[in-house]
Amino acid sequence: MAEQRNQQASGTGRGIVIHGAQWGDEGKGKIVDLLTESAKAVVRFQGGNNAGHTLVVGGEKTIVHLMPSGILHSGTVCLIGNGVVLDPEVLCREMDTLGEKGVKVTPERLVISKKTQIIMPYHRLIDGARETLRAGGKIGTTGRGIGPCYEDKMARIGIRAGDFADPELLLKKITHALIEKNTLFTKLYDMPALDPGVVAEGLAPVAKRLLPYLGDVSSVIQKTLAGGGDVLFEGAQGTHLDIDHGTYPFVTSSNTVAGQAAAGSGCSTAVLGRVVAVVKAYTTRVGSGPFPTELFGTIGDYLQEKGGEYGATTGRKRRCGWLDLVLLRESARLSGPTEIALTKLDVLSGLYEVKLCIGYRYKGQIHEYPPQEEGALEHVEPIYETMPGWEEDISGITAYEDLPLAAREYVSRIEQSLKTTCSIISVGPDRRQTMIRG
Ligand code: 2SA
Ligand code: GDP
Ligand code: MG
Repeated sequence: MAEQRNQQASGTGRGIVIHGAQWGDEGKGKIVDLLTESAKAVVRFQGGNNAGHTLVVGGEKTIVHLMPSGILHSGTVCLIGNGVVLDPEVLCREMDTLGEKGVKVTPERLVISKKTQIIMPYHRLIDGARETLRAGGKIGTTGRGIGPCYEDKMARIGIRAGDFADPELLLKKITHALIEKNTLFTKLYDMPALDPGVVAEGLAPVAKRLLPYLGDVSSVIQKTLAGGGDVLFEGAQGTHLDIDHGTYPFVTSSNTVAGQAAAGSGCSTAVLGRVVAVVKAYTTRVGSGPFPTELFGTIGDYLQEKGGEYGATTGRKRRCGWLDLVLLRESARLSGPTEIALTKLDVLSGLYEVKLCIGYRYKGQIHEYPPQEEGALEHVEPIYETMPGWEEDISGITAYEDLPLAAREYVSRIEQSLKTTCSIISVGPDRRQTMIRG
């Protein structure tokens, strides 16, 4: 049925959403890179350079922050949708770094929506200032200006990529956006007043450079699908960082659920026939906020070290814990995955036993889904199921049947609980360390 709806809406191409089911860093970059093999376009639809998506090909590592993770495949067009917040300096630096590696980014390879919001220097300043003075404790943002840029978008005083084409309009809009900041914000926070002319001048070189890349992302998606090409929709962060459905207020400032793929790129929801939830075999979180299955002792340290759990953007240590099926059930309810890509199963090797959180005890009751009131996750008690671990190094295994029995049972338990198949199993960072199950 979904397939039929998909075909009707899009000709023969398929829309495939790849999104994070936890708190980000599930390995979305690797899965997008892998699936790009058979796609014609990859589009980012939310978030900005708070994201760090790691691609490893033949042992060589590339981390992208704004550039869609399909960039290493030369036949694919990369799209930055209207739902993204874009720091133009960061994107230009990323283009340079890719260029040094021999990946040439041309306007044929990259299209930026004219509706994409631009992260301005004042957004970064406000992000830092807010964190310092926040009464309820720091959120632990990446400091990239993400929240303040989305605030300006909603306040309808944002700068958009399309404004790059008109320097006069750009200056007018910057002047307007700065009125409030130069009066109120300089008083509230220890922030300098900014001269609109100076800000506009600072932006001019990167604006000029990005001008040829501006286009109509919505139309590129439509044409690609109509021509029979598949389009990947690359999520950033993860479900429980969603501005509405996440662990508010310890969340990012965009919607991270699969449904955002349509609004954040400019296509019909009918094209989103396949939804791949990327699930890490354990749980991690970077930044503040509740984390029911967090491990503080040696096992947490083991996962952190073995999994190389450091922020791909800020280098911060990621907090680690057991897999939380309650959070994953919620994620499935919100995004409706047609399949799961299970990553980092190799990191669990060497543990005598593994635990999965199958429910929460909260206010005297057992919950299969997270209680919905704000802050409830601070007070839930996880209920665990314990399964035997496995000793073997599985990072070189290429056939599912060759995995140790205990590892296969762990995978089956996840599938049974979420009623969804793990169609992709990743056992190492490299593109080739992956099993695709038919
Ligand atoms: P922000 O900067 O306003 O989006 O921060 C708000 C919260 O969202 C979290 N967040 C992330 N969590 C995991 N991974 C992210 N990307 C980087 C990575 C993070 C890094 O790939 O490792 O390098 O630190 C990401 N981006 C935002 C953030 O920690 C706050 O809790
Ligand atoms: P993303 O934000 O979801 O794209 O994930 P990140 O790139 O921030 O973090 C995932 C990290 O795990 C990166 O360092 C990847 O190279 C690495 N990785 C991805 N899949 C696997 C896997 O199956 N096993 C191991 N050991 N590492 C993996
Ligand atoms: Mg990441």
